[in-house]
Amino acid sequence: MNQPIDDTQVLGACPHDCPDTCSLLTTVKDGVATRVQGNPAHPLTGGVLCAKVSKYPERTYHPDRLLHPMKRVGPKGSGQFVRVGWDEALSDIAQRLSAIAARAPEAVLPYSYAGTMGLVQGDGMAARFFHRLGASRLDQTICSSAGTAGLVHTLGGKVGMKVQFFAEARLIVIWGSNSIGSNLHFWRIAQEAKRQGARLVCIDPRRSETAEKCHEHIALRPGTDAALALALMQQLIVHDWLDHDYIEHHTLGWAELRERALQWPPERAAEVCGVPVEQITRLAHDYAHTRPAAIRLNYGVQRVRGGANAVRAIACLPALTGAWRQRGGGILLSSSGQFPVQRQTLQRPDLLGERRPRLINMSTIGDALNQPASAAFGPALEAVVVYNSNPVAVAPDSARVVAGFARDDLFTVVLEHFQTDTADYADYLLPATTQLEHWDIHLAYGHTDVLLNRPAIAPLGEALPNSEIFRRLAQRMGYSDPCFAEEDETLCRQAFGDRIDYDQLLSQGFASLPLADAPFAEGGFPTPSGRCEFLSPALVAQGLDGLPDHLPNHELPDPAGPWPLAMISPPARNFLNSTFVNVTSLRNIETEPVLEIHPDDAGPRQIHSGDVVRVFNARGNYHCKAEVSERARPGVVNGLGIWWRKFGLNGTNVNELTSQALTDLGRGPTFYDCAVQVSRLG
Ligand SMILES: Nc1nc2c(c(=O)[nH]1)N[C@H]1C(S)=C(S)[C@@H](COP(=O)(O)OP(=O)(O)OC[C@H]3O[C@@H](n4cnc5c(=O)[nH]c(N)nc54)[C@H](O)[C@@H]3O)O[C@H]1N2
Ligand SMILES: Nc1nc2c(c(=O)[nH]1)N[C@H]1C(S)=C(S)[C@@H](COP(=O)(O)OP(=O)(O)OC[C@H]3O[C@@H](n4cnc5c(=O)[nH]c(N)nc54)[C@H](O)[C@@H]3O)O[C@H]1N2
Ligand code: SF4
Ligand SMILES: [Mo]
Repeated sequence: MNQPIDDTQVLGACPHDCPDTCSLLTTVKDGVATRVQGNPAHPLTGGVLCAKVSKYPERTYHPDRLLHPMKRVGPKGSGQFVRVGWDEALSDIAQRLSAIAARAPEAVLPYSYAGTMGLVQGDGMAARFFHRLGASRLDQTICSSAGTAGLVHTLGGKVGMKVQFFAEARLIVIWGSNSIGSNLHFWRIAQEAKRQGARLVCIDPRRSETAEKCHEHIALRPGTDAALALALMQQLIVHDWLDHDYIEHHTLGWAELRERALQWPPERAAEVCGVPVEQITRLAHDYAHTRPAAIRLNYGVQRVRGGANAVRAIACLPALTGAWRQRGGGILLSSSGQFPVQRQTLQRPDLLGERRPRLINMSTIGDALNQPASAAFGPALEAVVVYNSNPVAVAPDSARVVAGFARDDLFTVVLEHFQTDTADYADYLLPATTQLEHWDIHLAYGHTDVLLNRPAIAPLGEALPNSEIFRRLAQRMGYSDPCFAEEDETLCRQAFGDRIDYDQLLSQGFASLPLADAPFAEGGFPTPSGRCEFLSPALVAQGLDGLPDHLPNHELPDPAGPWPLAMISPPARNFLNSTFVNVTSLRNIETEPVLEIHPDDAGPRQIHSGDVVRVFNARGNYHCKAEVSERARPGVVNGLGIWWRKFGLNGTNVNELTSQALTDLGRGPTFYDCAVQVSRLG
């Protein structure tokens, strides 16, 4: 049960963009954090952290931590700064932003993502500030918006199985997820199921750490998941492995879906996916005959043109077989829609008044920064305030992003822990606190507990929480609404209002949402119809195909053309997006930027493991080390991790090659829909 916390241990929450949102226990001696470990009292954390966050003290006390406000002195991108005081920095920034806001508030853009997933240091006080200013709003699409659109139009929201009940499943399909690398605490649950006799199937173009530990690996071509799902449906239909009662009472559009799926015999899907027919028929058989059957879907499937449709197709499966009837059955992509976050209170969109600023898509920031003023676009961007994100490294089509941030007439403020690739382009670089130094409150997307983060140590140097930086800026800009004076702990309390027991959060660090064990055992989906929508009336109303379909990638590799290989760029296990790349002990494990290439593709190119290769397409060049390996499937190369460009072999990273093309729904990026060529470099 609730174990006592001695006075040198502080309860916190892992802030990173990871489904696990672990409960942290930080040991503090003489004001110094000496150890960060998993809280054993939090069942889903189970006292275990990943290798990355176990290194939190190393990251926090890193000699390169930004400890003072800095002002640029060299050319943009050169990374040359001088130390300035907070007063000088904030006054100048407030003056610059006020001048722009007086003319064209939409010329100011906040750029943020999930460097911290905390509701306070994320878009809490910052959102209030930009709402008051009337800045352009950021369309936060870079990670999950295609999958979100797919879920919303099928299940009604980011809802699904409770993660702990995967332990009861007898078949677990791990679909587009390298769980060992990026969802470790789910993998622990899957191992528990495996010990009870569950069969594990992994669907992933890459033979990942997870794929090699499952009973079966289906190594399909990137962007072909909808074809596979439709063929599974076809098998369920022709063999009548269906739960007719569930379909009749809890789904919408069955006749239409049936017709669509019948167009996908396994032979057709096998051709599209590049996998044996038997793998498809066997999975269909097992999925229909094993109870409970659970699917752990992850965002890896939706970074391609047809990403939302793929999620739609896969999310239909549990309703066809009635897998939802058991708590160990169903599907989970994200649980975040189940949290009753009081966003209006936290973010205060009412501060916009009558104004409705335009949305700027963060996934096409390269284009947006380079866009001149026009009637359609509105004013050109004149100022960008970046926090919790590293767009120069993580956004697609880096050359365009760099060109945008290099604009001399763009005023850029970056709030950071370190001098990242993006920080190099800042006019002002402001030191932010880490999770060990501030208050915050967290939801999760891989479980359904709320976590509270208490500061364990005092801020290092002159670092301030994001919230405080925006509070002080608001004051300097003359924003007098009382919400700008609220303390972080007040925001923590506001985040869920009376929907969560705050005292319990204070005493044990986490509190579980009161949710049903088997949420859709008897239907009741949060869709407009209350049913699982095979056919989405909302999509039909927009003039779109209401049924899920397979949409081929934007960039299909052409073996006879200039770009014969497909490239995917999934996370490196020891980095979190571009975070931790500068932590030496973790970078030493990843060693260098790597491209995995199958022997069949390496052979004709005379590429051997350890060779430096040039990966290229019309957008750019990326140099890295080749690893000739069957982790890559023939025709697909894997460029791992989001390295900082400045740690790269030629000053670029994998996003030099990715495009700004968007997904079918949700306006998401298509990182894994990218055709390239590879050649040996000396
Ligand atoms: N260690 C670590 N953990 C992380 C992250 C990290 O960078 N490092 N990133 C975090 C973030 S931001 C997120 S959004 C989450 C989830 O992030 P995800 O992007 O879902 O990451 P993964 O779980 O690695 O799953 C991606 C897997 O999908 C595979 N894949 C690529 N294309 C396709 C495809 O077309 N179809 C299928 N079926 N599979 C495909 C890749 O090979 C990879 O193994 O993970 C989080 N956790
Ligand atoms: N090629 C390719 N590109 C990808 C992906 C991929 O799989 N392949 N994945 C995509 C995905 S899923 C995502 S989510 C995005 C992630 O993109 P980002 O959200 O930009 O993630 P990070 O690269 O981790 O950068 C987060 C930054 O926030 C900073 N930070 C952390 N906490 C705080 C804080 O409290 N205050 C301030 N001011 N800063 C803080 C960290 O130091 C770090 O530099 O990348 C995307 N890019
Ligand atoms: S990154 Fe994920 S696995 Fe690692 S400590 Fe944070 S929440 Fe847990
Ligand atoms: Mo993400």
